[in-house]
Amino acid sequence: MKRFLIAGNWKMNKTTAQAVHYVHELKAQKLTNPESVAIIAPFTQLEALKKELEGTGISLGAQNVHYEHSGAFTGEISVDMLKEIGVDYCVVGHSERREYFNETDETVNRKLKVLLEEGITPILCVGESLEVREKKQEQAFVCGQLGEAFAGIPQEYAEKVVIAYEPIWAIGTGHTATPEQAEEMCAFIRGMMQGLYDMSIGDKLIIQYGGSMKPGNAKELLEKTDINGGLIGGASLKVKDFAEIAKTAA
Ligand code: 3PY
Repeated sequence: MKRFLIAGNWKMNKTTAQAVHYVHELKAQKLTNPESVAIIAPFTQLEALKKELEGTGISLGAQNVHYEHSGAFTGEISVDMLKEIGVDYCVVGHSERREYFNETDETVNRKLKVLLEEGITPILCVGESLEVREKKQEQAFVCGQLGEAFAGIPQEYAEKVVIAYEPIWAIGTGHTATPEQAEEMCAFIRGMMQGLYDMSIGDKLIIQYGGSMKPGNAKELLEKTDINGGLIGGASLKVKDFAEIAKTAA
């Protein structure tokens, strides 16, 4: 059976009080598949959300981590701090972090390693810009991102990583990749990972589509063979929309 992960990336939204209220409302939606659902929240909300999500089956994730365990890195959060709270997932390499916060392929690789060593599942974001797609170089570009991200990571760790294909031209723009475009890239990523490792990794990987997934397009996207869920931005901020997408994947 196909596995799904529907993760709501709240980005820099909601206060802790609003986040807790959201979870109250989400519980009332009676999700059919809470084990396939995760909330990816800002750092300040994680502790309160951990308590609030207890016993629901819904997982919790952070949006970033530093690759060092401790030190003089003002404003940063370490993997040990996330582990203490008990987060299940951590997003790495989101295009907004690559663009505005100098996240490079090298730091992505180091972040993956530290998370995997400490047992937190990374959600690795990859995806091309409009410029790259217009030159029809999206596969070569994503291939480069994956090669760098997984450098030095053995298969038993690599197969745990959730990969989110998020074309930059579909993030916060209202444009969504067509189900065919999304499927083509998710299938390409699965094949590429089988090339980097061995064929058996194909069935183990969760590959999400991200980029303006919403109730109106979720079904068509999630029906595709190689799409195992979504990393959902704007639509995850509204309980009803997020619950509807989660139920579509059930
Ligand atoms: C979006 O859908 O806008 C996202 O960036 C999800 O991570």
